[in-house]
Formats: sequence, structure tokens, C-alpha cells
Amino acid sequence: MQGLLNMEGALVARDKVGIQDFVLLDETTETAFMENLKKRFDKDLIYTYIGALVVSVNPYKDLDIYNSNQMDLYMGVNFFELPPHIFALADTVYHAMMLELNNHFILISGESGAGKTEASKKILQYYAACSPETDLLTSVRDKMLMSNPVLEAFGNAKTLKNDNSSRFGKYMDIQFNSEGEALGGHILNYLLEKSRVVHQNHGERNFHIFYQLVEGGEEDLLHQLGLERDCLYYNYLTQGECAIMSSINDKNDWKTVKNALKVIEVSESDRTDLFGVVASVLHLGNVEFDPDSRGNASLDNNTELRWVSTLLGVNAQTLQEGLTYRKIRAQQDQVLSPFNIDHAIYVRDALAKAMYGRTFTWLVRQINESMENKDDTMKMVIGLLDIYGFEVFYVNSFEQFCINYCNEKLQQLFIQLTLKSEQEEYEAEGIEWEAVQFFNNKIICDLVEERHRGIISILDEECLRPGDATDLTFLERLEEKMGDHPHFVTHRLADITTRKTLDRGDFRLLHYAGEVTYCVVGFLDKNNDLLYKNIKDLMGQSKNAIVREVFCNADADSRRRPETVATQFKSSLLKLTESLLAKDAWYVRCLKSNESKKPGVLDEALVRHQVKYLGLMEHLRVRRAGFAYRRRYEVFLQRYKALCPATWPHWLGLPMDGVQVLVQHLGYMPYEYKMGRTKIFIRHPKTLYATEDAFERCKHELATKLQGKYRGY
Ligand code: AD9
Ligand code: MG
Repeated sequence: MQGLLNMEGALVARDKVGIQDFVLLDETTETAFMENLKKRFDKDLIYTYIGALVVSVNPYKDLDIYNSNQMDLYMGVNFFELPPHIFALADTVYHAMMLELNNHFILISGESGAGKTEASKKILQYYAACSPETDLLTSVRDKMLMSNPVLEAFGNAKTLKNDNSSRFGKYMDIQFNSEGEALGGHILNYLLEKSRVVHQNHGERNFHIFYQLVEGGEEDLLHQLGLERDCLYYNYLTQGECAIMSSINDKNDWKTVKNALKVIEVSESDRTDLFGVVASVLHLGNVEFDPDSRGNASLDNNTELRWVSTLLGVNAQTLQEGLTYRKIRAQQDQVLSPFNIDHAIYVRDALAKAMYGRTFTWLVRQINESMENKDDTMKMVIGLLDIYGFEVFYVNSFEQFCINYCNEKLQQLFIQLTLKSEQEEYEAEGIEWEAVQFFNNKIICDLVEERHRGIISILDEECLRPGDATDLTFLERLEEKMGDHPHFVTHRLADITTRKTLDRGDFRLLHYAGEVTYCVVGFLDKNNDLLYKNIKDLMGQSKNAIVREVFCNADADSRRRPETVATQFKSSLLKLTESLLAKDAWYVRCLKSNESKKPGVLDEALVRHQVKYLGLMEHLRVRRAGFAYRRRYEVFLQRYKALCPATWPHWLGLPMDGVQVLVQHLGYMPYEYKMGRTKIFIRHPKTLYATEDAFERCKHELATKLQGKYRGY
């Protein structure tokens, strides 16, 4: 499958619509690559292959290529027989799984707004469409599909890069039995960007669900939740100054989400509690503190606070105390230590973030329970990885640091697997080959994650250090320990290395995908993610079942200091990588066509940059430097045996010997090919073109002869 193209299609198509597989380009230059990509994009052909890898360019317009006819067209058809498509990949992975009876995963990568989530939805839809129509399978299928609108409502938001940006990472296993029927699914979620609940940058929104509820919620529901039908009324919804967006239909989306929650079997009472949490967060955001005579935070008879206490079923007085005082044990007595206003706001926001973040995890658990494969016949999985893409904003904080670190890890995985698998195949087949130089981003992964020396370790040390640790002391530690690292820059070195100045509170990382300047403000707090015990205890007694559950369970062992956010994230990525390495990998590389989300516009400089950092040229060179094509002897012989009298119509010896006779007859020069243990390896596509042309002529002659024969009858 990974080898031969349907040459007929490719040759005919060559000039009109560009080449369907970059491996077939005459030259492997970036210019040739870009020309081909653009030629195809201008014809709305957004998919092109590099061997079995799918390159996808975001068209920013709806193309009629995902309908059920198209799905039918691609089902069970050889990868290269039809024009490149995400369905062709989905189908091929499925058939590889059925043939080899093993586990696979599809890694979808690309920067924010490149089309990863859309691609992953298309793949899921394809598998859903493949599955037979029995009651059980239909119900599992619907749940898998409906998990998307729910998770997107709670986990996606408008950012400057993408109106529907994933603010959490998602890995989904689709589980199949040995008959190839999809029996269930399981989702792992990674680090939700909780800070968005309480703060959004200009031009960005909070998570979709808040606007959906306020805009679309039924009158009596809003009444019950004490909400106004006005997004502008809520502090947590208006900081980005774009609560209402013409490109997003919150009212309609609300209906979809409500229906989807029913499909994934969230009970009526859980739905009530869930909306209760969403509404409580909105009310909390409107809780404002007044200074008392000493300038400390006070809250008297606050309506919003009363709503929070009603919706969560917690004592209003205790909640008020929790937001304005801290109880400190001094010898035998308890002393109340009042908060100043900033501190009270900090505690309020911490509660809102914790409540929302934990509820999101609860929701993923619900979805998993509903998609669980109850019948114990699961044999194989296809995993879909759709994680937040690399992002660079004007101001980048802890969240971008985590997101971009995650993208470094995925790039590292891609490098390991593509190089590894290629080398392994040559080794297994006993073929010598010439290695292609890659930029190996391991050095950046190490810079971030190395034990005791990486940025995360230094951050953790500062978080744990008693006394005067601040974001700035963290930056000083970084400067001490990383000062001369080639991918790390601070203001002291900025002028020399990049000739760009940096503020005192910034550091810059030279990521594989470009340089990003991070502002350290908030790093320690966000990494610690602390919530006072009295607030946690209060939430653990909530009458809202979801809140009670998520605050009781999560902190069962409250004596141990919880792992920091970055360390938890690092461990979860490590676990993910390990689990992926045990599966067969397939890739979709998504490219963002332009920054302004315009349909049909391809910004060449922007796309060229992505092609570069995603390593697409190197991948292409690896596919060709070695050998562009490889095919099992049996298959090669079967296709071309008519070209040689000694192999036509039957070759009775070993397929390998037959291929040797055949290629000698065709005049292949020794440097053009190599004979492996089970496959023939052909160095350059041109050799294959010539063979394919000869095959075409031969077919034509045969057909003419046959026609003549029939005419003679
Ligand atoms: V992020 O890292 O989550 O911020 P993604 O997931 O890479 O990002 P997404 O799939 O959400 O990007 O795509 C962004 C937008 O581009 C979508 O909302 C669509 O409007 C548009 N898009 C992406 N892919 C396609 C497509 N195949 N056809 C049409 C598309 N529009
Ligand atoms: Mg996404």
C-alpha cells in the first residue's frame, strides 16, 4: 500500500491538478513542493500525499467532499486508486488493522486553526458510517459522534487564531471487535486551559457553553438559574470584548449540545447540576468585593453570592467567609486572617477555575461511561489524537508554554517514528540507504522537561521553595541555569543572539516551529493551582451532585502536596507517548492557509514556513532518498508480468526471481533498484513512470488485438 501509486490517475492528472503524491515530483525542492500545493489548492484539492502521509490545507470554506456518496466511494478502495482524501487514510488504517489485527493511531498535527479538529471529526464520521446498522452499534456510534459537540462546547473557545479553538488535548480510542465493528470508545483529555474561565485576552471569548446557555437557554431555565439573557452582563464573558460573534451561532449550538447531552446519557438531574455549575461560574464572576474600614475585602448581602450558594447548595455564610478570610491555626486557637481585595478576587477566580476544570473532567468521564464497550470482545483500537496546535500570541503565558511543549513532544514522536520505521524497514529487508539529516527537536524537549535541569523542574523548585519565590525569581533561576542554551534567550542575551530586545520579565524559546516570547507573570500561581482547604471542604458538601463528587474524589489524600500542573502534564504526555509507540502510526499534517480565515486564499510565506517546520521536505526526502517505492514481489510481478515473455502469463518460480528476470528484461540499471528480502525497492519515480508507460502501451495493444479478434468473429 505504501508504495505504488495508481499511476494511471497520477499521470493523467499530472498537469491539470498537480501531482497527487509529492513523492512523484521531479525535484524535491521547496519551490516545486509549493507550486504543486498551490496548484491543487486553487482547484479546491486540499489533500495531497507524501507516500501514506496526508497533507491537508485548510480551505476555510465548505467543500462538498464529505457526503455519504464520497464515503461510499472510498470504502474498501486501495489508498492510491482515488484522489487523495482523509477518507482514504481512514479506510486504509481500518483495513491495515483488520489485516494485521493490531492497534493503530492517527496523529493529526499542525498549528492552531490548521484544521486538526475538523480532520478528526471527518475520520470519526467515516468510521461511524462504516459501522453496521444494529441497535447496539448505532447507539455506540451516536454517542461517539455526539461526544464532539459536548466537548467542544465545554472545551473550545474563540481565540485570535481560531473561532473554534480546542483548549484541551484529546486522544480518543475507537474500539473494534475482530469483525471490525466499532463497539465503543474511550477519551483521554489533557490539560484544559482553565484560566480562560476568568480571563480572556482582547478579541477572545470564554468557553462556548457560557454564551450558548445565556443566548439559547430556555426562559424558565434561565429563571431557575438566576441568569440574565445578556452576555454583556457577565464579567467573565466580556473581557475580550467580542461576546457576540456573527460567525458563531450560540443559540443553535445550544440546541445541539442539549440534545447531545441526552444522547450521551447525562441524566436530567445531572444536566440540571451541570448547568448549575455553568451558571454558578457566571454569578461568581459578578461577585465584587467592597473594602471595609481597614481596606479588607467585604461582601454584604451580595445577590450574586446568594445565587452561587443556592445553585451549589452550600451555606452562603461559609462561602462568604471562604472568599474573604482564611482560617489560620495559632496554637490552640483559630485566627481569621482577612484578605485584601486582590487576594479575595484571586480566591474567587481560583474557585471558578477549579469548579469548571473539574466539571470538564467529570464530563469526559460521563462520556466514557456511555461509550464504554460493555461486551468484552474488544480486540483492536484506532486512536485519534487531536491536540491544541502550536500558538504564538502577542503575549504568551504558562498556557502557551504547555501547549507549545506538547507540540514539541508530538514533533519528536513524528521524527522518531518516521525515521525509525524507515530505517527498520531497510534493515529488515537488508537494504543500504543514505540517511537524511533532520532537525531533531529533542534538544528543545530536553530543555523543557529534563529532570532536575529542565524548565519544568526549575519552575517546580520555585513553586516549592518556601519564602520569597516569585515569577521573577523563577526567571532568575532560569537565567542562571539555561543562560547559554542555544534555544533559550533572556533579555540579557537577546540583543546578541536574535537582535531583538526582550522585557525584563520575559524569556524566549526557539521552538521547532518558531520563536515564542513568554511572559513569566502568573507562572508560579498557574503551576501551583492551589485552592484553600476550607473552600474545597465546602464544595465537598455541596448539594450539587457533580460539584460534591469532583471535590470529594479529587482530593482524597489532602495531606500530600499535589503534583504541579506542569509536572502532571509532562507525566500524562509521557504516558501518551508510550502508549502511541506501541501502535502503528499514520499521519495527517494540517497546514493553515492564511491568518485571516479567508476562504480559498493561500498565503505562500505562511504555508512555506509550516512546510519547513513540520519537516515535510525532510519527510519527502526520506521517502525518496532511500527508495521512493517498494512493493512486495508478488504484487509487482502480478502487475507487470505482461511486459516480459518469460513471466507472461505465468511465472512458476519464486516471485523474487520472477521480478529479477522482469526488471532485467525492462533494462533497469543496477543503481535504479534494490532487491530486498520480500520487496523490490525502486529508487526514483521516473523508473516507475517508464514501467507504467510501458504497461499502458501493452494494455492498449492487448485491447486492440482483442477487439480485432472479436471483429473477426
Ligand atoms: V486549534 O489548534 O484547536 O486552535 P485546529 O483544530 O487545527 O485548531 P480547526 O479544525 O478547528 O483547527 O479548524 C479551524 C476552522 O477552519 C474550522 O472551524 C473551519 O471553519 C475551518 N476548516 C478546517 N478544516 C476544514 C475543512 N476541511 N473544510 C472546511 C475547514 N473548513
Ligand atoms: Mg482543534
